[in-house]
Amino acid sequence: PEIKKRSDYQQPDFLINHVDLEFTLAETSTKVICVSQVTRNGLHNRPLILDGEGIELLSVHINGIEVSNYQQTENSLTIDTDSNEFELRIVNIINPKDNSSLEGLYLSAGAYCTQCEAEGFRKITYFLDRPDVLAKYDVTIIADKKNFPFLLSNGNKVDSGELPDSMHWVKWSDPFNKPCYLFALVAGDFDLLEDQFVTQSGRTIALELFVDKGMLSRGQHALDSLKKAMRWDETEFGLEYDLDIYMIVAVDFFNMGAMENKGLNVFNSKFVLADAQTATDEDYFNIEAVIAHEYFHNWTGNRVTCRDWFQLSLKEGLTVFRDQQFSADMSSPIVNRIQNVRIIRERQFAEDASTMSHPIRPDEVIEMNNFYTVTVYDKGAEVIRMLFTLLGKTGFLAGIKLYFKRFDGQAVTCDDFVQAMQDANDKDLSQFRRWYSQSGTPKVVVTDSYDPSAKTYQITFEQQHSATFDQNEKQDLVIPIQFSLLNDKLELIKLGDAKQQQKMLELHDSKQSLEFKNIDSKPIPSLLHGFSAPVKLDYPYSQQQLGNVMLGSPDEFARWDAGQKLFSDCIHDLAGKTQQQQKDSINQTVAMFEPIIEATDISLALKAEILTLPSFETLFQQMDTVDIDGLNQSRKLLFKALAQKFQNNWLTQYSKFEKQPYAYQANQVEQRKMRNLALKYLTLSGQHDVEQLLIEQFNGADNMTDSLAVLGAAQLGDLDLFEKLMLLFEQKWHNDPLVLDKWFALHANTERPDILARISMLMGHSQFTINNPNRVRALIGTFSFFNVSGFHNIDGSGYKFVADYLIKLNEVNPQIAARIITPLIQWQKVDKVRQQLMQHQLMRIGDTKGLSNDLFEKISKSLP
Ligand code: HT7
Ligand code: ZN
Repeated sequence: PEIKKRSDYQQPDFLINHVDLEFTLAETSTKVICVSQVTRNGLHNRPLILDGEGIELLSVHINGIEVSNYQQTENSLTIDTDSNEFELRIVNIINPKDNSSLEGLYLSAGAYCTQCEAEGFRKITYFLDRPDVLAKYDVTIIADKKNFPFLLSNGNKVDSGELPDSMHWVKWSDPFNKPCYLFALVAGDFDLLEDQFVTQSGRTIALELFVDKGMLSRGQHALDSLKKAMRWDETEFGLEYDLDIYMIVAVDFFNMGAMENKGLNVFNSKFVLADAQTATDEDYFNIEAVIAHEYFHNWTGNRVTCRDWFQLSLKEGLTVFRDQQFSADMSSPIVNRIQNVRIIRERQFAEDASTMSHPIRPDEVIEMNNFYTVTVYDKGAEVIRMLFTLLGKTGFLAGIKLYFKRFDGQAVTCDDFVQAMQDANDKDLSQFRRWYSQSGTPKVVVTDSYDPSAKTYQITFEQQHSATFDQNEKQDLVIPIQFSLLNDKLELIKLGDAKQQQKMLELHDSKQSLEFKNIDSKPIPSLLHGFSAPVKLDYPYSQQQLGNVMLGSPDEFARWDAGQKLFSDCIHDLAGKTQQQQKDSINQTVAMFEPIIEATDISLALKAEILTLPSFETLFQQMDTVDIDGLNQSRKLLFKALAQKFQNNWLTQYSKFEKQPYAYQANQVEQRKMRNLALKYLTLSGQHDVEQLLIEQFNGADNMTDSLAVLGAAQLGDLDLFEKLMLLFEQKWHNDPLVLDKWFALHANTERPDILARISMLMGHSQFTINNPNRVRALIGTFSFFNVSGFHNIDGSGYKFVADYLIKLNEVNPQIAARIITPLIQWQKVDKVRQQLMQHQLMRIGDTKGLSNDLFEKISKSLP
């Protein structure tokens, strides 16, 4: 396979200004007529080379005259012509029914739909499938009226009519220029939820939400979220919607979360459908976030798009940052921030430590689908957040305004974005730009000293960068570090003349020191407030100091983070200790959380977050080499100790909230969070009548959050009750795939010796199919990402099981296969025996006949 390089970018040889598409839909042979208005771009005589994949070509016409002197390869169509401006007409056939990759045009449970980002349009017709070719589209769809009463595409509906044989047609016209990756077509029979939104300038927008028949009542939350997002973008960013209609379609077969096609978003039904019985608080939250994310793309992605796919973070990093700000405004900012940071620490740090390490703007790509990563998305959002921190809200918004003024309607680069920020603020961002080109997780080492006689305190920050798999040479970055200082009475020390209590250091040299005068005693630094940069921080905190930061920092994030560090230090230190030493050390740590339980100065939600142990994945990322079984055991020891020590408190927390009918509302969400955390701890504590509590909650629950919490607790406590309740759950929900995914995932995540037999059995469940990415992620994905004891079984059976499955999935849906292989390529930190077992399975997959580019790229990089 070909490696594409960012540095090889060339302007397109031809441009397409207008496209007229006609689809005659049929399951195995859909006819596509594509008429493009083409112009030569610049002075040259090179031929027109179009992208195409798996297409049956019927005819090619130039200016109405059929041509036959074209050349076809597996992935291209080359047409030589002298014309500088011409009409190109291509007629071809495609097969949506056999398209299991879910890219291009495919059938999802009887409805036609498309997915064109990144390079799926080439599976529909021969075209210049690159984001810097922008055209206006007119689209006509012809289909049988009975099965496909709704025929949808981008823009505005301009015409429709009836045809013989109970066929009908609809014509759509999108007035905005767009790249072909934003093209969409949907045809099917749906229930339709309708609403309106009046923009700040007084325009009325029709909102239409299409869901599977019978699911109407599950669409309201998505629609409400859309209206909130539309209003928020107006008030916070001054951005108003631009078409007269905004459509969202929910489909069951979908590779990712959702897609921002102009005026016609297509969503994974998981991120649309919700009601109290079937969706958890987390589902409600995610729906609001993903609906907002796709909506925000209308400006950051669609009106201004990417010049080439190496610039993906231009739209994704910025849009994730925007959806994070929105979510924070809609609910608890601190809980949101904690969640963002967990993703960075559990998944992005892991990616950067692996052979897939890449900068947020990658330099080399084989399969673009492999670069829709936590690095491009979430680290990309952290980079935007640092700009926000460095420039301030006003400066940041001035940069955004200039960005749209300069680039509306264009396909641009990350550099263009930073330049707009720089020019609007008159601030030199040349060193900051390195965040776009440098991979890896920086380490910031902090040291300090106090001189009691001079009453001075000096604090020194040093940035350190290690080589990553993709890059040896590293340079110093600009790292914003927000911090404050506490005295031993946990009072804030005033910093500087402005009587500020929080300081922001812009660390740009490899080492920088600050000195503070008139300091009466050695301060405790509270560092990296709000996680002001995506770095690992190293300061030699004593346990006592961490306790003080947890209780006294002015920054809620720093308080949570100090608590997490207390927990992780304890867990890591258990290795190699005698039982008695372990007990002492655990007791000492646990006791430090007593004041948190009593605390009245923090929200219930933050309290629950502080009392939640760091995940196995977070702990894993904190170490250079990991003893898998030891780490798993140590974490469990602390978990159990917390359960027992505060048993009375858990019982109080569990019983203290009055039950109310379910609503997705901040105060209810935090109460459920604390209550269900308490239930987990109670179950672990061995509380004698806990089974009774679990059964009562299970039978009495009026919502999915509380039902699922019971299953989670029973699983954690390894109770026999778990199997019984799982059976009841399955009986109740066996016709609801989205709910069953939760059940599949719980099974896949259970620690039991016969886990592989269990998963194999579940693969035969009537609702399981390898063709549906949600099912595969729930069962196989959950096992490989989260079932530590099963996946990492020292006999290698877990690795082999996943490898066998990926070999099958490679044929069906390479994009999903390449996602699920992630834990297998992250062998760098485990012991030598497991490393060899993992690499052996990678080689086996690598030897597969017909290996996809998706898997090839990841495997070839990951083998030594
Ligand atoms: N822009 C979209 C990215 C995407 C995608 C979505 C669905 C299926 C396949 C896909 N490939 C790439 C999603 C987003 O970031 O909003
Ligand atoms: Zn996106």
